[in-house]
Amino acid sequence: MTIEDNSQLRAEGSVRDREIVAARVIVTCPGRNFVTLRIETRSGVYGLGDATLNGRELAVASYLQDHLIPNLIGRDAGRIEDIWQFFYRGAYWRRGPVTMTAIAAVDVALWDILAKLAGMPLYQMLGGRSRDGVLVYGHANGKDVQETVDEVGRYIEKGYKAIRAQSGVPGIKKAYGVSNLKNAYEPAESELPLETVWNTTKYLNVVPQLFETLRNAHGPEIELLHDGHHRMTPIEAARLARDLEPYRLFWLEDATPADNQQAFELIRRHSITPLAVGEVFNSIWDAKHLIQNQLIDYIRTTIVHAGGITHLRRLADFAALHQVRTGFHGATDLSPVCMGAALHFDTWVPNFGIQEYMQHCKETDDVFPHDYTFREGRLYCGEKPGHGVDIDEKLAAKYPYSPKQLPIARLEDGSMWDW
Ligand code: EZ4
Ligand code: CO
Repeated sequence: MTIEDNSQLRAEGSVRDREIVAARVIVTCPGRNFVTLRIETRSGVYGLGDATLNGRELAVASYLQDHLIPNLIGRDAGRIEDIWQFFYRGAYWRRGPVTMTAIAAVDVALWDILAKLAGMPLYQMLGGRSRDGVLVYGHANGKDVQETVDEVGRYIEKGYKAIRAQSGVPGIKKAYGVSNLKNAYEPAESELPLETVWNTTKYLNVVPQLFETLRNAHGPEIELLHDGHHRMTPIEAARLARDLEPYRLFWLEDATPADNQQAFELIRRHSITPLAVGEVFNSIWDAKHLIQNQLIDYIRTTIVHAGGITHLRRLADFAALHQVRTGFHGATDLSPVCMGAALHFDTWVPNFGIQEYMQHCKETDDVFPHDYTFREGRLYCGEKPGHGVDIDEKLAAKYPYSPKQLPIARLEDGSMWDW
């Protein structure tokens, strides 16, 4: 046999090995709900993708089960780009969080398979390491300013170099980001949405005080972040961003809703506080004006909610052209599978900024064994082939789905507001 014949045979063998023979959706609730896609190839190598959309889990599960999985069987798992285009361009009905989360699950599972077949950690497949570890920020919160300041101190003791601070607001029963139990904040608590009441004036009186006290207590070096969670109008956001300038935030997140991307022009005109937005975005088109006009400094859109690695890579490259850096969403409602994939992405992406990190509870960690580790304010992805996160399906089956939705917010007169 000639060398050419031999490589031809090997190529045919690899295609046969990569054929997708099965795919299924696993829904589990180890502390909170997660949806996971598992794609299996003829070789027995399988890949996992996170498909969790908080409060809308079963819509994505159905999109996968009823519409995407039947199209996957028999395809070559190595044709990641073509499968992505097939589901995006080929669907006719484009974009939206449900569609893009389902596509992301497929995409991440395929990258996981490719890296496992290559015997390499996923970051290597993307272009290799750009940094040793990934700077993360933790979540500190308290019922008032002093409690929040103390909690930030505890995060500093744990080694964090960047910390998000959210404090309770006098006159508001349930301010965003403040947990009842002081531990990691978990918003989706009830079967139907919890109704909360919001007042921006009260909020705007507290936040500058919080950050003045934080700087006085913890000095100039620690990186401080804050999430406005879409509550302010553009001019209110501009005022807060300006009021916070003396305390040098790492970023002010979701200062105003970005449905209208032009809204950020007003904030930019008035302030030099760095801005982050995009955890609810699901494609590059949601961020195009913001990035092109340098209206933001960090893009929050992450792998699970915006079409996976294939699409995020495009978004990050586009952002890099405009000096915008990544700052991926990483709340506990994104599964360890998303975190694993995100950390490989963060380890590679040249215009990395920071990664959000809320620790999952023990039940979640047990269902999703993973090889990433926290050390001195940074997360390190592992060296296992793929993204390094697995699922214990027997254990997962012990935690049945538990319907939960995110809260809603109303003003004091009863009008609906942004939560
Ligand atoms: O409210 O992930 O920055 N983090 C956040 C989160 C979001 C939840 C919604 O599911 O804004 O707490
Ligand atoms: Co946020």
